Amino acid sequence: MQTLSTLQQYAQTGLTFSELSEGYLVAEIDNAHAKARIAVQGANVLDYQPKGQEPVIWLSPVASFKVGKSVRGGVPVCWPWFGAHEVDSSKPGHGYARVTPWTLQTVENLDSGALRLRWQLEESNATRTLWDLDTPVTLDITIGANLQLILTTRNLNDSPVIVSEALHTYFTISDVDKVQVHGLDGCEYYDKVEGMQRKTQTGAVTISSEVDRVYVNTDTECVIEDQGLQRRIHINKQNSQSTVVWNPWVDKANKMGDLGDDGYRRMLCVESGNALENEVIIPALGEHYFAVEYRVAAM
Ligand code: TA6
Repeated sequence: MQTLSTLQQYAQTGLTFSELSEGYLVAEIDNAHAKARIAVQGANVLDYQPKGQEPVIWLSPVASFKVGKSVRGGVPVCWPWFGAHEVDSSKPGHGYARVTPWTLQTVENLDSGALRLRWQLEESNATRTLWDLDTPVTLDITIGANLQLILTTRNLNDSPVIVSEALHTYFTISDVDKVQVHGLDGCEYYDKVEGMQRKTQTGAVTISSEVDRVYVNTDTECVIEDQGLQRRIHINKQNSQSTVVWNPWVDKANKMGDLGDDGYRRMLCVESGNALENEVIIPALGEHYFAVEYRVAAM
């Protein structure tokens, strides 16, 4: 794992490094377009706020930053499986990428004034007990007027590998009563709140109780329309066939205990990836990537 001093080699105007809590290192970006923080653990974009805008990425006001533990908020990387492990429930939910350190490999200043950081997941004996396949994974994060993430998995094995994945993005909203998610009308989904029943979405997604849906076979742009903040968050994706919409609502939020008072009202997860029947088969010596871009526009 890189230390604060080894990370300093990448420091530059608008890019510094600090320790949020014991052993929990973050990169802090402040450029012409936006401010952001990226945790070394999970290469998790904890915050992203374009200049002159409200925060786009939500982080629980009571989030704890502990090595080896997932954090409530940001953009957790669910990899190399989404949700519970198919056969071994003792393995961590949503895979191990989000609770493992990533190595900062490159920092690139783009002509647009944006900053692109490439991270690679660190393999270790601990990760190999969970996943003993040779599948290096990188995450390219571009902090600009928009937020762009590209998750790339290479299969160095001589046989195909199956991966399910998602960027489990927590978005800041004004209030759960004031938002709708457009772009999923007519799409089929598995309703995790109702025993994984397969259903079809009619119209926009609204939230008035716990929502936990995996929409499948959809590559469409989604838009979070927020009447309270008078803004739309455009969620564009490439090579992603699944979109997950999740809000725990009050009872589950209280049980989870790490969203803060009424925190569930201020967050909405719209996650892009490839899950369930959209899991990805990466051929031997092949490569797979999927990308998302988040753009804010006034209403
Ligand atoms: O993506 C939605 C979901 O799978 C929900 O079922 C809920 O478990 C959520 O992820 C959060 O999971 P976590 O392991 O971060 O508490």
